[in-house]
Amino acid sequence: MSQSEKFYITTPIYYVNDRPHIGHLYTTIAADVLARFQRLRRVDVFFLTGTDENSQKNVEAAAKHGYKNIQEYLDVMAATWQSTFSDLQMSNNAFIRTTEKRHRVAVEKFWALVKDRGDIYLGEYEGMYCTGCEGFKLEGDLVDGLCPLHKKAPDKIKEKNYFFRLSAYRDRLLEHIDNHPEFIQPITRRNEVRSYIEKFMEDVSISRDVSSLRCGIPVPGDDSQVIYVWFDALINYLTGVGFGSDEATFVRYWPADVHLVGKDIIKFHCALWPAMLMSAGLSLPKQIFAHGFFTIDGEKMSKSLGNVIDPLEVVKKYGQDPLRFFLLKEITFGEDGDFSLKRLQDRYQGDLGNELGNLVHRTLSMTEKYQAGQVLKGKNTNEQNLLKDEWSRYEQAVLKLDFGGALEIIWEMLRWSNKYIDEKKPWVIAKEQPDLIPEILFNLLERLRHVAWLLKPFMPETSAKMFEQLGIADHEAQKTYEQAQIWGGFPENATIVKGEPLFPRLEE
Ligand code: ME8
Repeated sequence: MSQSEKFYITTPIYYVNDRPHIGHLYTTIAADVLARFQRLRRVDVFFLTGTDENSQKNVEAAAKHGYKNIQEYLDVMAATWQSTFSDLQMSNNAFIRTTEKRHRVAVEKFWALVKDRGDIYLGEYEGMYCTGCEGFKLEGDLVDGLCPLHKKAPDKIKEKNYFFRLSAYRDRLLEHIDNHPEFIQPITRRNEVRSYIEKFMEDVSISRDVSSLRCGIPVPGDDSQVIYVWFDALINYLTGVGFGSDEATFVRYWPADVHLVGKDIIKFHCALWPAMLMSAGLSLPKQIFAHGFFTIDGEKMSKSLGNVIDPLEVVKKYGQDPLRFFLLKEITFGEDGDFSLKRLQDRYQGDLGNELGNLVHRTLSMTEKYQAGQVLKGKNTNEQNLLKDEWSRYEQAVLKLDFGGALEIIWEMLRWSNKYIDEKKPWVIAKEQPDLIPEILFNLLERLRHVAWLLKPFMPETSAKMFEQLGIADHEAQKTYEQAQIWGGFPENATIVKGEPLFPRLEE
């Protein structure tokens, strides 16, 4: 890997009609893990997240909170999102807001490209619109006349709008999906999108009458219309890397390597967006990965049920690494799952406290007790390149976005070490054959060094604490990703610095 290789990863841009909840963090944390993993490999990463601001939902929220000036509300909320992400140490390179000037410039440029292609026409729209989804609805999308997601009857609208010739891209979209199996992942989502494109996809209205909307980017050359929020929002992925403002950056990073999204917005990302790009003559993202949705204790997360989880509250109690670990280990990435504070507490005490924290504590205590904190290699220390297989399986798992699988490999290593201590009984050996102790401790310490490396993208704070306690923070910081993988790299004569427990016991 080298700096010449690039990796551009995005999250959805979020509506600011509320504060971030744990579901939004889920996507952003997953993107953060991938970004950190690629940086570890010295790949040149661009990680983009941000806020979707030209939405009717935001206008309604501003009114509800008593704001007369919508932009003021958007500024306050965008700042809240930005500070939440930075408090949780998300490593995004940029944060895009769709009310920024540079975005408007990009959208206008994009509109012109699509228009020049002959894919925009004026038509009459008569139908239904759900503000909750910010999407148009067909009769077949409704259950008892209501949007199944928002439990509300959509608004009936009849307007003159601009349309995008989406249906003209049906064959090209299907061909692209069929020729690029990695384009839409996981496969269940690919099948779902494929069938939508084949059977249901129609041209789509991409503007609204200015009299019915109080937000949005005006249609170039027609002030009586504003651009439909999804048409504008998707373009953020281009604006974020300089489309229309910084050509060199754009050429460097586009196309995106992964758009990470929730399964709720796949039609927009896997059908509309690629068709828009085809029309504008731009390359398509390499992959759209849609993860599942999770419930809270088996219920849909909703304000009315009062079960919306604020990530900052969780982090206040457990710390950010346990939250990252829990979300990615408990819920198989790509599938639906359930979030429960009880399970989080169990995993905090079990996987983190007992399996990882205690292992570090036991190993460091023994190093203190038997070797006065010094690390020694021991004469029989195994010089083979152990753990090669673990590194390669880990890497394959992360590249497939199988985060749970990658964490499982690390936990297999921890279990191996815990068992090794129980079986070797160093406290007996220390009395009977003390010259074997350095080798046993080296095996444990060296494994912990590898674990700290593998944890870096997933649990950056814990990894840093482990390097400190192992006494090798500066030493390891000099290493490349490839050097880190070589067995036996723990420097002899390092001095461990036993610190606070990594995961102190907490009240239930
Ligand atoms: O859809 N489980 O924004 P949004 C898992 N602005 N993920 C969840 C979740 C849950 N229970 N709840 C939310 C929008 N998410 C548009 C996107 S992109 C050009 C425009 C995550 O604020 C998941 O990633 O409604 C989902 O796709 C996203 O939040 C929706 O965020």
